[in-house]
Amino acid sequence: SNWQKVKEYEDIIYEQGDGIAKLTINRPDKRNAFRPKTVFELYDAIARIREDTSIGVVLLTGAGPHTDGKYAFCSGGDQSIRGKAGYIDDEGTPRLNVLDLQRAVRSLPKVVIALVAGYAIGGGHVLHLICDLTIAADNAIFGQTGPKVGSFDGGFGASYLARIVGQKKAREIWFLCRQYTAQDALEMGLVNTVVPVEQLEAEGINWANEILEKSPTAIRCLKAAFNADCDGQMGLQELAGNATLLYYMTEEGSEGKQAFLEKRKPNFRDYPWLP
Ligand code: 2NE
Repeated sequence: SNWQKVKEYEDIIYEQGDGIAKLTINRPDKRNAFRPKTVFELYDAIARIREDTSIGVVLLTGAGPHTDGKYAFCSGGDQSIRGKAGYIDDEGTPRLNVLDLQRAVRSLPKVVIALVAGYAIGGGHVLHLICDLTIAADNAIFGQTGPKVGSFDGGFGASYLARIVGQKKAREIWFLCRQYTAQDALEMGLVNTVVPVEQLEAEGINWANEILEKSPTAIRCLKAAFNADCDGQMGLQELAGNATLLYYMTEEGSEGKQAFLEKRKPNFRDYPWLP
């Protein structure tokens, strides 16, 4: 793809091709661990992508390989700036803002595909998990580390993981903190496919282009529907927002507004009470 840089950031690269946005976490010397700034930048880029009606698919990936030859998608929160109450930003405020990013990715009405080469570990593992789809390179390594490093993600990191791999496997992943290969991940249903690392981006673009041939509204409603099953009232709000959007697009919906503006009684008589 012919990537064009959209905006200059410090910790991430935000590029765009035809219908596709690519976000790359760019801290390879830290195995792409995130600090609050990295997360704020991802959040900002996703807010921009949300507004861009030409974009239907986001590829989320990590820069690499590093100078030592190793790849990483993301190794979670940057432990070197972890303070007493979270990860410390430039102003000294402790944060766990990756949780806001998780919600932004899930509620984005576009498809987010994680392209994982190398490590997807800790909070970096949860990041790939909450993406709609994951394409793994054959060198990908997955795992949680929380109980080893004094942390845990009891939100999507626990309950959504269990929805995907089942309760027993999810408890194993968190309680033992083992590392799993791409093939293990495929067998668990944790990733959609595995490809040689050289083909990772090309495969991501192929999947994106197949999705881009489909109806944006159908995909949008389906994503909200899948979320609604797990996300309680927040999920229902998202799903129902789509119903309101579609209703506004009908003549019947706009008759109500039109009548109000024209200071007359609305006439809904022409619209059937369908079976
Ligand atoms: C990822 C992993 C397994 C890679 O191991 P290896 O042996 O390939 O690399 P190495 O030497 O450990 O790492 C290379 C450099 O990257 C830094 C390392 O400190 C090292 O730096 P130098 O010694 O070269 O200066 N690095 C790697 N990961 C880092 C990190 N997360 N923070 C800061 N520096 C990091 C191995 O590196 C590893 O296990 N990393 C730590 C994974 C981890 O425990 N992440 C945090 C989990 S908690 C979390 O993410 C979280 C949460 O639970 C809840 C809310 C929000 C976040």
